[in-house]
Amino acid sequence: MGSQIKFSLAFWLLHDRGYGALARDQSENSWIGQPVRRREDGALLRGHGRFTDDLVPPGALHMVVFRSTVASARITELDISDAARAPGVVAVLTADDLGDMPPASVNPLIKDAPLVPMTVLAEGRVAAAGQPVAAIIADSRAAAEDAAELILFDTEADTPAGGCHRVAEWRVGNPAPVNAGTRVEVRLDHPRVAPFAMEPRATLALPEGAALTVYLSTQTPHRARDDLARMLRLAPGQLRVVAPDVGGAFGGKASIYPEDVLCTMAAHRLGRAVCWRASRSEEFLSATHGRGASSHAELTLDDTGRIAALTAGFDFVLGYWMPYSAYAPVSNAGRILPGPYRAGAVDIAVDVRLTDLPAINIYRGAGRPEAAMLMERAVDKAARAAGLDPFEIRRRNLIPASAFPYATPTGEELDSGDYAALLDRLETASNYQQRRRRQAERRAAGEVVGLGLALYVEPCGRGWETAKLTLMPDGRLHALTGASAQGQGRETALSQLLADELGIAPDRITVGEGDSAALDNGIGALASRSTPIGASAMLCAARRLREKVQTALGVNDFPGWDVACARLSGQLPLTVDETYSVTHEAWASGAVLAEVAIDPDTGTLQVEGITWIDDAGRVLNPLLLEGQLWGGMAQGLGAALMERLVIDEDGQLLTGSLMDYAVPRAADMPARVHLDKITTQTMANAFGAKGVGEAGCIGVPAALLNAAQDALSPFTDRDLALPLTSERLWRAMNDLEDHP
Ligand code: SMO
Repeated sequence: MGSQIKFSLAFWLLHDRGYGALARDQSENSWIGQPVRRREDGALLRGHGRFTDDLVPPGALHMVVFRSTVASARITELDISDAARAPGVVAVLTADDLGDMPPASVNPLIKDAPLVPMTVLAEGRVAAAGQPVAAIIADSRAAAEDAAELILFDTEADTPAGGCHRVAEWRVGNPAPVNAGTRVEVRLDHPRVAPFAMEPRATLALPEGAALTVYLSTQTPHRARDDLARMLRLAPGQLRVVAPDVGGAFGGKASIYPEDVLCTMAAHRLGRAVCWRASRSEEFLSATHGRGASSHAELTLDDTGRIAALTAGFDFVLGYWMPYSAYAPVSNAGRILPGPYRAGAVDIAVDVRLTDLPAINIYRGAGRPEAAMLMERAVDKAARAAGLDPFEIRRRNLIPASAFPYATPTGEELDSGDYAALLDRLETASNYQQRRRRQAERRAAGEVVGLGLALYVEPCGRGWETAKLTLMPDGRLHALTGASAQGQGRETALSQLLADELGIAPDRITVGEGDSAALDNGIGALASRSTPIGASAMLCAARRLREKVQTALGVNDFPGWDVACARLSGQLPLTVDETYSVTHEAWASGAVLAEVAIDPDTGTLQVEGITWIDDAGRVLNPLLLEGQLWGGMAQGLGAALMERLVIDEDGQLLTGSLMDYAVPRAADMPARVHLDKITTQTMANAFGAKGVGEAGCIGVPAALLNAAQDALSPFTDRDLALPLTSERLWRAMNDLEDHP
């Protein structure tokens, strides 16, 4: 199964809650170049995970969603009467059954930008193929599927909806000087891609009296509780949302969906358990998509090779509804430019287009990959035009370590970093000079080979996260985090943090997450923020617990757990609740060198090597960090080389299955990977971490694109289109037009 490779490490970590197996040596280089480590017992998958679909009780009803087969059409007929009478069918819901439902929430990240909340079921018009029109609830999935065939649904084409809104603009500095040395232009389209979790979306709603428990494969259980409760007019206390084991999410499970609302509503109305699970094809069609922006940049260097001006624009084509975080990529893409560089002047505009297409939401990176790829491509192109080495142009333009905290032209504050050190380390670790010489030799021998560099920044979240600690009467420590997990190894990392901070044996610590009834509030797993913000919340809770213990004992020094518990026995349990807010955002950074070889006969690209230096600040668990790098790299590689959702002019998804949509497999992974790190200190959060979860999707595709352009430079200097398929590369080598 090709889809398994990019998550195999995450799954292994999910099932590995054994503290002792982890490398605790955080000394420099301790985790470099190590292959994925197996436990001594050899167990890679133990089958102990429990996902939403594993929890469906006997007798539960099954929901199947009837979806529009066409886009941009007026509904002329919708007759559910035969379906409603079909064997096993308990209810069929259409828009008429929704009543006066409050809208789903959309994060108003950009002031005055239009908000278009979800349409739960189509009413009068369908915007996109795949849009939910009716929900059939039946005794079995098969009965519901059979009944769906009996729905009479007819439409008449109408005009596609649209409209373009400029949502953000940054204009800073003076226009480029007339005596500018070099001016280059880049156009880059970022194809729509599928977040593609191993576990498709799933919802299970269980009524319990007036209340409901909803098991949901989600990144944000608390927000899901609030959204679902508001839309269904339930008190938040009536609804408990639990994210059990979640088989990957990547932004695709960051917000609630129409199916979650329908499933919960049906369970509440019918007083019976109702479950829904997307099929793989349904997931391609109706889960949110990622990326989907067109971008352009014009970069001017002065005659000393410094960036005099950057003019850039993003045009995001968002789709027909906005999930909660629809504006996150839009806002990130614009605010991150010009990335790790200083620029004399910037002029950046971000436009948003609403169209009759499936919704766009965050996907691992969420605007960061788009910004990095555009900037890194422009910088490389300028280097070539000015006759500078890719390392040299970056060194001339990067923000020096002495300049932090650095106010960027888009109004951001970069907290810390050492970009020059990243480049130095990368140049040495990759044997760059030697590889360049080798490239020349191989080229002379007829090979098509390229080296591509990317330097990137990764903002890691603002706001708050929660933690709760309870010291139990038996001396055990029970921890809860609002930063729910999808296999990141949160339990392991946080128990490690608590063990270090409190001197308590790890086997006496339990870490819980993902249950809105256990912890009142939380954000979840998003935006590379769980360790920077979530672990900081846990650290602050631990410190407060220790103070509380000392106060209770009337001592100034902590006596150790065993003594404390014995002396406190009458006063246990002791609890602390923490809501931790960061004062500002931490910005991680990194540098990647990709080496590629392209087969001159077939255009097939082979990634020969990736050398990658990351700066994630203070590292909580080196092995889990490495897992994030590997997983992000696989997804970044997929986006650069093979992944693309294709929707034709009639709105039909042409890549609705794994027969048509390529995800990276083991054989596609780089032949050689060398990971290394530098550590710069951040004061942006209590723990001192910067994010790392999205890094692979940011730096790796930009480096791969630059490597492919470098490889093809003897043939063409045109901007390659993504993904870098063998046909595209072959056409570029043979000076043939690219297919659309
Ligand atoms: S793309 Mo992430 O779930 O913020």
